[in-house]
Amino acid sequence: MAILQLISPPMIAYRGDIFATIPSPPIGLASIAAYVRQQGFDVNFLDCFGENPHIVEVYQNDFIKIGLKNDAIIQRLDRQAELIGISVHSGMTAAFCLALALEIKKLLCKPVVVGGPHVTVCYKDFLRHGVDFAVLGEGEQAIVNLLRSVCDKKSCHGIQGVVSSNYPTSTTRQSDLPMDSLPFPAWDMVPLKNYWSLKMSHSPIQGKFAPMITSRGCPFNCAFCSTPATSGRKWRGYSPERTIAEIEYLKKTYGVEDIFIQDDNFNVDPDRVRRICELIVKLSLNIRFSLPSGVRLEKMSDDIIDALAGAGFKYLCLAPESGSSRVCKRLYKPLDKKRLFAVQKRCRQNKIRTGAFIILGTPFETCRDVLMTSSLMAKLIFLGVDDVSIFIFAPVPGSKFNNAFKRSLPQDYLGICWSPKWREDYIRWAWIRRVLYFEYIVLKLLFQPHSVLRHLLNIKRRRYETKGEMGLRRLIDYWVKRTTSQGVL
Ligand code: B12
Ligand code: SF4
Repeated sequence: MAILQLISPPMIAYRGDIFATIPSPPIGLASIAAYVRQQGFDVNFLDCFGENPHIVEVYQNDFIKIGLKNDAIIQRLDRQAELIGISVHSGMTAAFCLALALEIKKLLCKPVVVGGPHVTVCYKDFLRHGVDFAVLGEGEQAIVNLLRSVCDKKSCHGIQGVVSSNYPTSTTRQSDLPMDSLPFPAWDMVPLKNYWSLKMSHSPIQGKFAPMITSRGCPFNCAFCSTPATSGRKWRGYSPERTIAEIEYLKKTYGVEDIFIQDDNFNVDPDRVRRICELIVKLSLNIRFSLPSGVRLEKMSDDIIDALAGAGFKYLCLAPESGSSRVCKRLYKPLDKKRLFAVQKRCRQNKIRTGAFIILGTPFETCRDVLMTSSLMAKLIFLGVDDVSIFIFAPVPGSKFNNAFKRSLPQDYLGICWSPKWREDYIRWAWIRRVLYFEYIVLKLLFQPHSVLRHLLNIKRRRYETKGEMGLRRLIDYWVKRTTSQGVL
């Protein structure tokens, strides 16, 4: 039986960047593995970060690489595999994955395919350097068809979503598979226990956890984001029944206690959300749910918030991005502040913890805009928002702003993250970010004095209720390791 070797690369981040060292099981690749297996092929899955998240190496001077070393990766590849697939989530791992792909090709003489959000928009860079194939967008069907053609020694020409240097254009990026026909991610192939032992992930967790994706695609067009380009504009969701089946499976098979649904747009269809909540309540599964990726405000009516709370949603993220209407408008993400405050209040009444996303340093942002963001933050903290995540703008490939800072943009994409140290004005924005975080701490003490003790206790016990607590824990761990000279952090 033909074998597919899948590789999720190590984590790569700037040293000390708490925004980019978030461990999270590779759900995209686990989804592909499950589908390929369902179609009758064998899969060998190598999660280079998950296999050993304690190996830290310096990478390209300013960065760290966490996970298996290169020789261990090569050693653990299945020599019988017909095709090697590497997942490239963002520009942070692009250069590493390209080098790895070329090394594998040289040593194993096997065809290599790359895929993932970054590849979908930057595939030409991989093909130009000699990678055999790239898959654009959703990978399940495309990789199975590619695997078949490789095994039969046929041309990949015409396979939807697959490109090669001979056939550099493809027809589609969004799959036409019905969402409900997708199998559950192959978590049995991922070292989940190693992730659990880190007691940290993309969303607040307290026990055994797993991520879920219940929908794909985004019909919106925020200028700072590449999701519409990488995942497609058409939104497709699992039915409530399919969603619940996966939740039950995670509980029964892995004893999962925390599930974070990391969809870009979980609440686009309020009826679906209502039904999912109803079914969760019916099953009384006793699971803590959260929404770490930001919800659409205009769809967050009071009854939806009540339903989420009733079903066990304990945390969600609001994404105002900026306090300046001018900035929001130019980001193509108009902000209805009244709605934002109403949603925050209702979440607070329902004891749902909240985080707010802020983007600083957009190309046209002025001091006045920053002051407006500072005032928005103050109002949100007054209304009970639990934490804020402040990102510094970077033009991710595939977004409308990807031409911003063209002169200083890293050519190999290494460093395109929410702490873009390569930006000429980075130091200024990093200081403004520090000042805003200082404001956050002062206002928390002022408006929510009791919550501070709770946050500290949660950090100490490593049982988190907010992303901010996990971020602070990462910062503390970083400083402890640095001062005791452990590792290369
Ligand atoms: C959740 C998430 C995270 C999580 C968890 C990631 C994980 N382990 O799964 C965390 C928080 C860790 C994260 C981190 C970052 N992320 Co992120 N993330 C996302 C998000 C919101 C959803 C990803 C997801 O779960 N998708 C659902 C699954 C099913 O799809 P998928 O992973 O894309 O996989 C499918 C296809 O891509 C493809 N595929 C994937 N791998 C492979 C491999 C092969 C061989 C093939 C054939 C196909 C294939 O098939 C899969 C199934 O259909 C996306 C937005 C998006 N919708 O893509 C951003 C996104 C991918 N992230 C992005 C960025 C920038 C980052 C960070 C750099 C941000 C930062 N913090 O500074 C870091 C990188 C950290 C690092 N050190 O490397 C950008 C990438 C932009 C770009 N063009 O390069 C995106 C698109 C968001 C955006 N704003 O534009 N992220
Ligand atoms: S920020 Fe969210 S809503 Fe806006 S384009 Fe990206 S995924 Fe869509």
